[in-house]
Amino acid sequence: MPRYLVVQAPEDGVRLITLQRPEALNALNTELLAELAAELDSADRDPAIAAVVITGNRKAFAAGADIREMAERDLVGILNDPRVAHWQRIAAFSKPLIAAVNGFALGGGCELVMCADIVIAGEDARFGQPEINLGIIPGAGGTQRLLRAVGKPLAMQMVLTGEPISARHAQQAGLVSEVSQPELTVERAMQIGAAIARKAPLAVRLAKEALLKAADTDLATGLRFERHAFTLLAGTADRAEGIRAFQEKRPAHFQGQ
Ligand code: DAK
Repeated sequence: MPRYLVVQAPEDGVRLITLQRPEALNALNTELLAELAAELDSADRDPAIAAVVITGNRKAFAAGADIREMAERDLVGILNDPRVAHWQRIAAFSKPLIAAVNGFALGGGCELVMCADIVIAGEDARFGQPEINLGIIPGAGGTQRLLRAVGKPLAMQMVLTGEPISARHAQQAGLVSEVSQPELTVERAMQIGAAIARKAPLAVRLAKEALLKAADTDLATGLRFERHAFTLLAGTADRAEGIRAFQEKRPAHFQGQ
């Protein structure tokens, strides 16, 4: 049983993970990250799970790495930091990860948002990389993913000043896909997860992989990957079913084959 997460499966095919460390605004200590990585690994292996929604509470999605824990680490402790492997496992999750964000998403919290594929933010959400105020820089992708998401000027402004941006600003900048009323973020994220769960699983997996390629490769390589992935899907029963269902004017029933 995880100590810092609540894991539920309220919708067919969608697992809901709630960060549960409210006394520290869901600060991401090593144990919480290990639990999250293990939950995502388990969701990845479970064929009944199509997508995962991750959320926090109304005050905080997550206020960053646990600063108390960080204070205890010296240089060697940071060189041997077990969190690096947890972050890699979280970023490697192969199914759609949807973040439902209210309140603070700061530092590692904002970096966790950037590991998600779809981001629904409540109007009151705040996104920021305040590490500069601690005399450090982001350590879980905040310089790399943020620049790719929002472009150089805003990434520089956020990382160099540490000042957070609003949900609306984050949406305009490309960090957030949709803004909703705070009380509806989880519901909306679950709806999106459920919609994805009705699609062909192999197409969903390859679509995510192809889209992520766009962020870390040149156009020619990305287009080649897309072409190969597109071609691979021609061999699936779900493609045949999708096309047949369209022609027969009925909903498709995908089997993941
Ligand atoms: N860590 C630990 N405790 C935290 C925390 C954090 N990040 N954020 C808040 N808390 C705790 C507070 O200490 C307080 O606890 P008590 O004093 O009540 O025991 C409680 O949560 C409530 O917080 P506040 O009283 O401060 O609440 P306010 O509403 O007044 O302020 C705030 C909310 C979010 C503005 C403020 O709490 C704040 O500034 N928090 C720190 C935000 C921050 O600086 N985040 C960045 C942390 S550095 C890496 C991976 C990741 C990272 C680095 C390396 N590797 C894999 C190598 C990431 C680094 C970071 O994220």
